[in-house]
Amino acid sequence: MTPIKNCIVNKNTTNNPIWLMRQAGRYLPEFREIRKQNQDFIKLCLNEDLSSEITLQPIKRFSFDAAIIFSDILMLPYAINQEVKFEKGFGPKLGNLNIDLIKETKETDFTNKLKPVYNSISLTSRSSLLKNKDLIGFVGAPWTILVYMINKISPKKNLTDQFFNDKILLSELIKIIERFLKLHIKNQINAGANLIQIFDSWAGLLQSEIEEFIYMPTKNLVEYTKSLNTPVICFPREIKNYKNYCDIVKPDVVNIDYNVDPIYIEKEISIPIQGGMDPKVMLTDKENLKKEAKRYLDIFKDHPYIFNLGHGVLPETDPNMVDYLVKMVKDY
Ligand code: 1CP
Repeated sequence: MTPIKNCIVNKNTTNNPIWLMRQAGRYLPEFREIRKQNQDFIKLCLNEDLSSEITLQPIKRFSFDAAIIFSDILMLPYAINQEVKFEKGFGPKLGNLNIDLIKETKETDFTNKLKPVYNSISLTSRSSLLKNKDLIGFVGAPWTILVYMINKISPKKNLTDQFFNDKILLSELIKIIERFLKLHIKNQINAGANLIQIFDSWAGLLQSEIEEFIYMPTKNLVEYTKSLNTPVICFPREIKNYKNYCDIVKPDVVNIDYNVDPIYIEKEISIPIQGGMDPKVMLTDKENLKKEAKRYLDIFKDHPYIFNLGHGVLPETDPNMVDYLVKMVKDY
């Protein structure tokens, strides 16, 4: 059994597996080299050889316990016929939302459009570098996908104040998103992903109607993934109440963000925990990194715990700091 499965399934606490969100890409010079030659980000995600190579880059360097497939959560709107572009220095830009066009999307067309992602997963899963390691497939949570599809740019830049105007459209759209996310999860598992992570990066934006837009649709995805005998990790970033979330959504593992108190989480939540440390700690020095990482490891020493961060690795992170962190966690 892999170290991560041992932690999730057997609730093992003796060793702490480690991988990092956004470990593939951005901060690695070997990724930037490939990216320079491939300006179209969607095309790069659909290049199965390069996507597989990028997925394995951090495994070669740091020997993490899991690889996460190089793709993006916005491949979903792309595959259900909303235009998606990534602009240099700006981020994602989505095209107009045409609900009639989206409704017409056929499941076979969806799967065909994303075939290179699934081929990349198959190819990667056969790599000898992944011996005794997991290959993580992922999706954005329905709410986070809805946010990008309606807002069309990152909410970090600006969030349209007309977001909740058309409740009928939102309710209809989130059901379509959920249906295709299930298909995307199934296809990734069939291709060889043996863990699924659901990124709800914008869970913290929602104040009311959490039931309809976060709990219910995510719970449906979690149940569906479990029915395919695959463990599922949820990351409801900045959600106000992690305990309620876990009680209702019932993931196998929950990734916490860096704003929550790990001592409180350790006491209140019994399922395996992942992550928590502020990615900005990676920008300081080794002594401070060791101190902060040790704080999380100490708090979770009797709790099944997968080391990770409270959000993705920042692009300006020095790979030497990542190397130091992995060794430190393994030697703990
Ligand atoms: O070079 C570049 O300009 C591309 C940068 C990049 C990369 C490397 C983007 C654009 N996406 C990715 C890959 C990616 N995205 C992975 C690959 C595997 C890994 O290393 O983890 C994963 C898991 C994601 C997930 C993702 N994409 C999330 C959820 C996690 C998170 O960080 O909150 C989100 C919100 C996105 C959307 C996205 N993709 C890229 C950008 C710039 C954004 C927008 C982020 C924002 O709104 O600020």
